[in-house]
Amino acid sequence: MNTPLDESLKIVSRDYFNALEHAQTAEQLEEIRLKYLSRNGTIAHLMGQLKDLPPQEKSTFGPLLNNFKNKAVEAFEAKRFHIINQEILKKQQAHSSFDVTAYKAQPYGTLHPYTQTIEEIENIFISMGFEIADGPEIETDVINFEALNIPADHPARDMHDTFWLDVPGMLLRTHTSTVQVHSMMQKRPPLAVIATGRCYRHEATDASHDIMFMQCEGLFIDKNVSISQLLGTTTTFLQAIFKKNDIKTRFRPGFFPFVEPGIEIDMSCPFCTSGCSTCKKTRWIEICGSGLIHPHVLRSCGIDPDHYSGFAFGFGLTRLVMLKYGIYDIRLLHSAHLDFLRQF
Ligand code: FA5
Repeated sequence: MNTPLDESLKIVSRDYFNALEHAQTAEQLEEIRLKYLSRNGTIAHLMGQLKDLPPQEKSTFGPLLNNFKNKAVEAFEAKRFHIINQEILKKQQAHSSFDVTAYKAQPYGTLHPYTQTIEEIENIFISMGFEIADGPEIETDVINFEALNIPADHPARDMHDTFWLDVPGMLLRTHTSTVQVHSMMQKRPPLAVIATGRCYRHEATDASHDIMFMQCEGLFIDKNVSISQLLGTTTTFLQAIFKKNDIKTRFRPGFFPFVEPGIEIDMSCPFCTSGCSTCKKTRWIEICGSGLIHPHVLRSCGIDPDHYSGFAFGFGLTRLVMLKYGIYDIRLLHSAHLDFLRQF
């Protein structure tokens, strides 16, 4: 004989599975959970009535109710899993039909003028048969100075306002000529390498000087290397980087302890006709130190100066970038101003 509770259980069971079958969304599922499975839900309510039943009814109705509860929870979890999967699938489909043309183009970043120029410089020198070399920015006194014929008491050290590190004998390299030393120590002639990179000098900054700037070092060693090869290589490079043959340059004697003779190269100032703050009213901008490698330097790097000679140059890469792109103040290059950078 059916008791009123048996009847209630049948109705609850029918309604519950019916509702579960028709549920389509996580929200509808949550409503079902609250109505039937929660602490105040219908099943808990039926469970609560068990304690008032006579023992015989309790022993038949109890297992029936437990059985229904287990099936209800199991079916609920299966449905929940199904709905979650359906929703993920819908999102994926919505994503796959995402219309890229419906959106306005976003602004693209561009390569920094430094990066663009370095790529150009490397391509020019590679086309002339040079290899690309590299060296550390943290250097030893020996590599930055001693091996380049600049001993501890040499006045030329004053020209390199050095950032010394707390570690004795260690510094931030003041020029990329350090890569000359590494290359000569690691490789045997004939040698043709260039290296671009940052240098550091503890100087007052102005329109054409910064405490961190970039140089491009070049080194060529072979038998019977002459100064005309140095002039030819640097002129060809400048014509290629500025994409014109009639660049206005001047070569003048310069002193660097690691070359003999030493030559400095200037370019005519593109920012003025009668002198400005960038060229310090001289109408010329100094862009390069160079010369024939001093025999002491060759010897200290294990190369016999009786058999080999060579030239080296160190372009102020930052100055080349300024001249190439018409940047009148070096500080703009490191300013990270988007309005400035968007021009390139
Ligand atoms: C040197 O650094 C030598 N190592 C160059 C060299 C290499 C000579 C090989 C001989 C053989 P100098 O101090 O003049 O030389 O620097 C070379 C170039 O770096 C300069 O012509 C200039 O264009 C650039 N430069 C120097 N100091 C600064 C600075 N503070 N800010 C920006 N550019 C600088």
